[in-house]
Amino acid sequence: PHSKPLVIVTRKLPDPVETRMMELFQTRLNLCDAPMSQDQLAAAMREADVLVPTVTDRIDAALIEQAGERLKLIASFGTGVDHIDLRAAKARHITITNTPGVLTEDTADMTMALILAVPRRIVEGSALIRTGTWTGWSPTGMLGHRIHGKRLGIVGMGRIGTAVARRARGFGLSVHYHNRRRVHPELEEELEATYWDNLDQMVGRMDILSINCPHTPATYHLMNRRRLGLMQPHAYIVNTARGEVIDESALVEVLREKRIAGAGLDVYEHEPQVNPELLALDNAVLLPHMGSATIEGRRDMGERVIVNIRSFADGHTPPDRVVETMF
Ligand code: 8YV
Repeated sequence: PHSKPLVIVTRKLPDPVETRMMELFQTRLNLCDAPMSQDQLAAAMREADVLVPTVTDRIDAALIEQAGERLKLIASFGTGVDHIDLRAAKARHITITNTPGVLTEDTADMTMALILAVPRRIVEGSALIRTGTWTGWSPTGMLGHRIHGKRLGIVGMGRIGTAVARRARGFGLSVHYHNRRRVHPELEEELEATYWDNLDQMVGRMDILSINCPHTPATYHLMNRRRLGLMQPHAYIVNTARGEVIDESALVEVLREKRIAGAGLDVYEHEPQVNPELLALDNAVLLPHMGSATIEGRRDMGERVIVNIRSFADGHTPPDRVVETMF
């Protein structure tokens, strides 16, 4: 058997994942749970056969140019690959893999949680109790908006968008979607989903919008100031995808001026920074990028990473290979 590849992992991963990696590969772990600096990343990329980064590592063209001859695979721990310059990697013949599929249900659950939490003011209600300011039930207290019977517009009908749609149906929401292409007619039928070719028109007609597309050059600021302005004043927006898909400062404006009813965000344009103006708004529910944060999900993500590395090391095309043209 050939020698084990040197795998460098950029962040602390769950113990069982690290243990398995140590068994299978010559693995160098990062025991400190903080992102590596660009210099540390560059050093890792000079040495490794395989790099295992996460969403917090910015693998840009400059970094890829400095990669060592040995680096042949970047097996990212996560689904989104917008933190990696795919074109630069391709030019250097570096294969990229991600971990799709295993975080679909968890992310869809978190999306649904926000879809419920924002209109029903769950976080505000909890704060009322915790601050000891609840004076008791009132007929007009803590009124939110009904979920049942409303229109949900899903931007990006991939795995996660579809899983959100399935859940939403159980809550009596009607499903609308915008996607680069129409989904299979059978799926459309199952979800009784309405396809909107024109995003502007969909945005203007929805009660709740859910962002479930990847961040790519084509989706950067897809929800820009003009489009946010098309939303109805009673409408909500939730984002569990990537902060960059929404123009965050424009979002702050429409929320502050009550030109939309509220927002539920799990992701931000400049993580870990959160626009301080968002913190002042009580019509925004703000979560710290935890859509896929389950013990089971992280374990499954680790397994995907391992499957991809093993397959690549055995000379195969890894199952979760990412090609730039996907986007
Ligand atoms: C992960 C995510 O936590 O997979 C993604 O795209 O945004 C998150 O679910 C993160 O990417 C891990 O790298």
